[in-house]
Amino acid sequence: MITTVIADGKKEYDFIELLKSRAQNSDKNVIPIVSEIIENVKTNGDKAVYDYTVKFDGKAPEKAEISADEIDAVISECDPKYIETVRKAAKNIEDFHKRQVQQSWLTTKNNGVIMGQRIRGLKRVGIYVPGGTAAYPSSVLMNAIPAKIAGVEEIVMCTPPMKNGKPNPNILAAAKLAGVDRIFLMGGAQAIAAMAYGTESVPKVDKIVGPGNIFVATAKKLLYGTVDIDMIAGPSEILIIADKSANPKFLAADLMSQAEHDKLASAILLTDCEELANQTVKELERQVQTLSRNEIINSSLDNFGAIIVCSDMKQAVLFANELAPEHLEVCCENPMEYVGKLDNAGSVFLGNYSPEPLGDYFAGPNHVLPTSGTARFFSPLSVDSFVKKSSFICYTEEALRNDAQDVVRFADTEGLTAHANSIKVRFEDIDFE
Ligand code: HSO
Ligand code: ZN
Repeated sequence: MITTVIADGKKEYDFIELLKSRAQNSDKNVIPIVSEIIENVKTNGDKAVYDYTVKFDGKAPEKAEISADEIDAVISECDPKYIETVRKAAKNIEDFHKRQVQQSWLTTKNNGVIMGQRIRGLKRVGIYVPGGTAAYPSSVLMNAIPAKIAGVEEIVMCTPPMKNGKPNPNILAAAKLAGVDRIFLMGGAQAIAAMAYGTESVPKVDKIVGPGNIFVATAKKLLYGTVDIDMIAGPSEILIIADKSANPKFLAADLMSQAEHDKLASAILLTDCEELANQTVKELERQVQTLSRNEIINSSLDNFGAIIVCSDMKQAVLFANELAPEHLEVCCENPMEYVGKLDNAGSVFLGNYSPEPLGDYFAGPNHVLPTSGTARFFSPLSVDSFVKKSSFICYTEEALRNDAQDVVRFADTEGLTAHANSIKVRFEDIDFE
């Protein structure tokens, strides 16, 4: 079970080191295997992908692309209530992300110079959706909706077949509702390579997003530069800061909501109340027995779970900022008091009725978040992740004449006479110093 420690300025920092060591997304042995897959797909296209699908997934469809009719037929198997839920979640996610849209702009300065920035969606984006137990339709919404809002022209999705050789109906339903344009039944590093280079049937994309196993993560890393990628997600994390007003039943439930993702997931409670810490341990022990993934939860809590009793809430905030967790719940009497103090967190959940799973599925903010302490410098996936920007400059002859001397001086100082020359040839009447 989870360990409880009294913060002493050392033990809790040793714990940060332990957490850092659990990120498993680079393994030297995987690189040569993935490199070979990438090369093969680059050279042999669809044929290579087909062979890998047979090898890794059992059997492969003749045509990897799922037709619109097939998509509808597969979706018809879904529970209509589930479809309604996805629709409602999609609406909330859409509303939230619409607020992120930035406008292109042009501005005229006093001297008549015009400058601007054009913002537009990437042309084509690829979303990867893993198979197995981590096949989350919610992640399809979180990846596709901001891309759509950003103005991406075409969204392509790759997902491996299930054990029965068919696509996952719940994934397809989410994809259709989120506006995915084309779906291919393929997975692993071969699917990432197919989207990065393009094959006879899979179009080449500009950016690949979405989670995956170590082969997928390695393929994304190796292909970064050929295409853009999102961040490489590490195991899930939740950190809760709670004062004595918190409810131990809620705290235990929320800690385990992330622990159930993965044996490497991390769940931490920081509190200034030892009594609350003890009650939370009891609640964890009681509730875990009722949960289907109790084996994963126990293992994750054993290895990467902790309850840390702090001297006061100030110390808890300090430590939370140091840890920079993916998810941060504030279960305190006045949660809003903490808003301006929490500097490093992917997503912050305020108050006793904003549990983390609400954000995973429904509230609207993105659940693709920085992990492993990278919330110090990375942001959640957003509309911004799917746009590119170009700058514009338009000078008049008079404006350039006014700035000519300065530009030439700068170029000369850098020893770049051809740069200086491009200004000088325009103003032969000026005597440059
Ligand atoms: N909590 C995960 C996302 C997710 N949860 C999907 C449930 N489904 C990201 O850290
Ligand atoms: Zn989750």
